[in-house]
Amino acid sequence: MPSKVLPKELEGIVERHERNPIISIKDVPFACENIYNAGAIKLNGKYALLVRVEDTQRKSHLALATSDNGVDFTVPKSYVFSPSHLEPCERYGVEDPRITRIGKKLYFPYTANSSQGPAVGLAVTTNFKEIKRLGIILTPADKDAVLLPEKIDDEYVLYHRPSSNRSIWICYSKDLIYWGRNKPVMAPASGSWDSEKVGCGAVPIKTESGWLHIYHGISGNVYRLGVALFDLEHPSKLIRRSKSCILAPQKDYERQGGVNNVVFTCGAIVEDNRDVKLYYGAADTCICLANTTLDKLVEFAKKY
Ligand code: M1P
Repeated sequence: MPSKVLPKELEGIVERHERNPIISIKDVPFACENIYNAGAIKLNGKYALLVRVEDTQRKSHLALATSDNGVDFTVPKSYVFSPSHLEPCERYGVEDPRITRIGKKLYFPYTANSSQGPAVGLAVTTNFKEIKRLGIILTPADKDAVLLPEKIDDEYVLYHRPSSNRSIWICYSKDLIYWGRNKPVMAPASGSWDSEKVGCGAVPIKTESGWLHIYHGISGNVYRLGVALFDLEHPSKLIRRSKSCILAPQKDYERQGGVNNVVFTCGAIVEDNRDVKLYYGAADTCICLANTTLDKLVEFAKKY
């Protein structure tokens, strides 16, 4: 389904990097099938992408690629996080991490995949050298979880997408282990680019206008990205969502690959000057970068 035609002034609101894809299989120093969907964080001035790497058996692991400039990444020779043989819900892989910083800790919910279906696992680290599993926090079938970077009313807040459902949900926890008060917060929009299914994307960004979500939506087997704003104090309350998408598969590397016609994000980095580096997996085959600004994304969510 075509997205609404953009007004001239907002064409190119998200600009693909000229060197896309910035990471592909040729950059991985060992045999693997694919590299895509990466959580993103800036750590001690360096850019870090926690990338999903499918091994030759199509099982996903996570590797930490690093860069000084956010464009030229080095993928190390080993994974930092692999499926645990002690965890039955991870037999088929660990996928699609989204990294949230709270204080000195970095939390990353991920999709744990197994014959049980996808579930949500949660892990914590400070430096990716030691990573502690907090366990499977949401049972199958559930995925696409992202943790809010602040507690609200002394509770952690998690958005997720039960797979039997097509909407984004919210839940709350006092201790990060036990989650409750689940409720749907954003459904697919009938007749739109996100009419079949929606799911969380990058970690929500705090703005003056609300929590900015860059999320994915599906229509006609095409994965696109759009923006939505949720209330700062009541993060279950959807304030605005864009009628148009901000990014749709157009380039060959987005249209053809392991899964055709996919742009899918797990992370964006906001610079001090409010520039945004949006990292996204393309066609489940490589990692790309698009540049934009926080102000453009908020304006887009409000107007288009
Ligand atoms: O193939 C596109 C994406 O499909 C799934 O996303 P969702 O469950 O939200 O439809 C995920 O497997 C994701 O990793 C993949 O990129």
